[in-house]
Amino acid sequence: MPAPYEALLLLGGNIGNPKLILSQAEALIEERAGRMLSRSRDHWTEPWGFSDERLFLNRAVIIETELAPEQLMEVLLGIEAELGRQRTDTERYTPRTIDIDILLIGEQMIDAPSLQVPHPRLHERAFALAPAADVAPLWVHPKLNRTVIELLNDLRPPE
Ligand code: PH2
Ligand code: MG
Ligand code: MG
Repeated sequence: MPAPYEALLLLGGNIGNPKLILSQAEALIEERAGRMLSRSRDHWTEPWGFSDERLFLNRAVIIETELAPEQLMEVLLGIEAELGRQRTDTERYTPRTIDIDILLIGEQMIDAPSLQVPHPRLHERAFALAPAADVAPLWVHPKLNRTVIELLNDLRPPE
């Protein structure tokens, strides 16, 4: 059996009842991926990269899992689909019921077509770094050699 490892995930959604949907997502993650070790506060954030009147609820969680990273991603995509996530291939960012992203896996770097870790835009996004800093301020981004809290404090204010 592969050794268990910790993964830092970001949950987000801005359609329907985000608190309910994120709690359903967390329950399914525990059932199918692994134990939840910690969970951030709730962060209500402005949509980033597109405009919509509904705020996102973003939350970071740390899980312990034994699934291989690509398998973990598949399980997370399955949970998104089950909770009503609809994907469109026309526009890049759209409102969504639930998005579950892998931000960091230990200090691993993965560059596969189906999965990039660290998440390639983690260091640009307050909506990901602020929840991540609640649960993992000192986790080191292996490509940038900066901790999560340093990356958050490095962000430039929005224009
Ligand atoms: N996710 C995106 C794009 N924009 N904005 C916020 N505030 N929160 C998100 O989770 C989010 C976003 C792409 O996945
Ligand atoms: Mg995302
Ligand atoms: Mg995603």
